[in-house]
Amino acid sequence: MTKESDYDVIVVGGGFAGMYALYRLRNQGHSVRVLEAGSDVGGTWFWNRYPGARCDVPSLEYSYGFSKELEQEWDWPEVFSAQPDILRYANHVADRFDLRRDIQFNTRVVGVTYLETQNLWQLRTEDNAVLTSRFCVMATGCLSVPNKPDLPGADSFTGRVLHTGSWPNEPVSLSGQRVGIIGTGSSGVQAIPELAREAEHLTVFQRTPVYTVPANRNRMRPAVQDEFREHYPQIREMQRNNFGGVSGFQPVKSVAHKSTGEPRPSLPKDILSLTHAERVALVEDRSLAVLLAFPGIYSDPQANEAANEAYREGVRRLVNDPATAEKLLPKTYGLGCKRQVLDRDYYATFNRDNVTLVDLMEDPIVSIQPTGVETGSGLRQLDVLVYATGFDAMTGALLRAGIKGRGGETLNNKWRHGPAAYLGLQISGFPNLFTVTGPGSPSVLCNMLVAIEQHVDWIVDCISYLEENGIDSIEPLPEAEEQWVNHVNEVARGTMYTAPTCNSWYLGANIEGKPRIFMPYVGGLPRYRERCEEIVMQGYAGFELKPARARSANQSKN
Ligand code: N01
Repeated sequence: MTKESDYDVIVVGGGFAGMYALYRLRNQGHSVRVLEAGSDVGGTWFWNRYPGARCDVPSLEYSYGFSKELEQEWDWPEVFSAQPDILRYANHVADRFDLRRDIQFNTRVVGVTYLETQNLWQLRTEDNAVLTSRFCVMATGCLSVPNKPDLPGADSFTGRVLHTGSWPNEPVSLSGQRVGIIGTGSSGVQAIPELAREAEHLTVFQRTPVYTVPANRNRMRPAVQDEFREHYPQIREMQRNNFGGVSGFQPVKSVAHKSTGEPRPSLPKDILSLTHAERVALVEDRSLAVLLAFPGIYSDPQANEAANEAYREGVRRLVNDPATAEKLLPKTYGLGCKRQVLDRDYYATFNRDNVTLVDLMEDPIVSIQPTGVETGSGLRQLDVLVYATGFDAMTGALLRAGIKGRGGETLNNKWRHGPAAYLGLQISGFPNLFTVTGPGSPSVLCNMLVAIEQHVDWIVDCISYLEENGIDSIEPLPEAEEQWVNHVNEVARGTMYTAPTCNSWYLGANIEGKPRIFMPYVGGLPRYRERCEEIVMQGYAGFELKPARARSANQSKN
């Protein structure tokens, strides 16, 4: 590459996507700089250190597949790992592949501008440093901009304020404290049992009740891990061919050793073939999670409501106080509309004497006061207020980065009616800028590590192709981008995700004023991956590739 820029490639973000991009780009001989706002690697797992944080994908699957040695040497202590173990893994990867030397930490990017005449990207950091590169890879994560609602008087609170999505690095002691938590999504549901165990009193401010099912709490069995290691090439292939990027690999040898007693009868295929009483009995016998095993509940509204009813009955049986139980029942939307939440002891927590549930639908927040939260029924005195209020998902980090493309058009203007991107990889009007797991890609509907590796591989191979073929720039054709956006909307239509009763961050519905568009690609990873590969085989169909000559000629005309 020419040395007209500081770097060949600048990657924004040092989470799992940025780390892998750095590894691959460096191996291809490119000069790379990663700019990361945090003080270390790990992205999501660096910031979300709240008590109870853990992954909802099994760790043997939620791990990099690019290095056989890494797969063989890393031990996962639990089937679904907790945040500290995943962060430890990220740190191990950074050390093992010597990544930190090319990562600039504590560096927040506030401007990303395309310098048209030079065909370069110029990145400006919060402390006004300026760096240039030929290519820019935005590896900024899908859930990296915490959403903090603008509640009246919020700044007047004199106690400690925390957000689950930017939890402090140092230990937080809540012992003897009166803690309030706003939000009952995945983060809130994971944090609530832990906070209740530590705090003197916990007040949960719930706006929308959640569907949550018990998480797998098993320790990792070494024999299972060994069997995974033995079959990793096959497992990675299975992941790539699985809708959600999870292989579902069933260990054979190690499971055979388990004494299981009588096998359970298998479930009928259709939940509607059971009576309500049978469904409830099933839930009592096997937990709320059994309802997710009926595939029809995600497409047939009647089956969905049957599952929702059984779910509610199951919750009534888990929570001692009937009035509290009633408040905890989701009634305005169905299972499958939002990302499924997994918990450890969520409902049992509401049986504790030191936990109070405030239903904001009947007792809304009036204001935040210096000493607590005032709802319609009065002031709740607090020492600590935790926001578990989610993220400006998928587009938040990109829109915050101050991206300006050709002709000075801002991404914020281009996306004012909602995100439009080709394959979630590139945006028309923004040549040589790539997004990892951007809107319009399977991203958050997929095992993120698998989605990330697929995207990064595509991007790095693309950059190599451009170089080898003397091509200066690549960007999607507007019509290809539009067709892809239409396709993304088309496949989402009619699913539970886009039901009129459904309001989720997938749709941007959690952020006031955000256009309501279903952002991830719901067609599944294999279909998506095949399309990405086909496009490459067709010489990057739908992209405009400009040879170096074309740009020089255009410039001399201008
Ligand atoms: O955020 P959320 P999250 N007043 O948006 C409430 C991933 N994740 O951080 O539903 C009162 O789901 C809001 O109420 P409502 C996972 O993909 C994964 O919990 O808008 N309440 C809701 O209850 C997940 O889906 C893991 O009415 C307000 C909550 O805050 C995603 O991150 C763990 C409010 C926000 O829920 C986001 O989860 C954690 C207001 N003004 C996260 N504003 C695992 O891997 C918002 N709320 C397991």
